[in-house]
Amino acid sequence: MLTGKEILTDGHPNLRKRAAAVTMPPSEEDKGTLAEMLEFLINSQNPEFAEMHGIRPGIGLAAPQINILKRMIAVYIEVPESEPISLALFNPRIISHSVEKTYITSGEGCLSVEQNYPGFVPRYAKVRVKANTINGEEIEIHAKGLLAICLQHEIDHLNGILYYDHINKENPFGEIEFAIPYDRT
Ligand code: LHY
Ligand code: NI
Repeated sequence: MLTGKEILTDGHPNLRKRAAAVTMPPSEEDKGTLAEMLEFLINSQNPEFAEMHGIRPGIGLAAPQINILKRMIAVYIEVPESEPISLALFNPRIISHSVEKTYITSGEGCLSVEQNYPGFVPRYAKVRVKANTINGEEIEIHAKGLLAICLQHEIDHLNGILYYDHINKENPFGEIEFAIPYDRT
């Protein structure tokens, strides 16, 4: 079981590397790792678990964050009045995106970045992502809102990119053109 202590923090060189594609069909080992990543997110959203292990609740996690340089991500987002969005994906890739952008008005954070970098992180408002499920089947996801933002954040990790790389250094809260702000509260 992952408890959070496995998560690399900014400065570790592996957070800046490109992760390797996972061969399909996935091995039992890779499936097990991916299942554990999703379980960790679910656990992290349990206040007792989070408190006990001194972690923040997370909605997304990428394998390089636990020092596995493979293209695997998990997402778990609770949706009011509906089923949670629960995804465990191999080899996710953005196949198309909107012109329109978005950004979380309160900025982003990262489970691997202890320092807070204030500023808007521009993201595409909508993305289509192809990936393989935990069983290896190919799927296509049409995402908008927080899911679209989260998928872009996690896919960035597979390419060694961290959220603050996208913040305009001269003007962190400068207007993002063609963007609809996303308010997480
Ligand atoms: N996850 C963080 C989390 O809170 C940050 C985050 C925030 C990701 C908003 C996407 C959108 O779940 C990670 O840092 N995962 O890499
Ligand atoms: Ni992150």
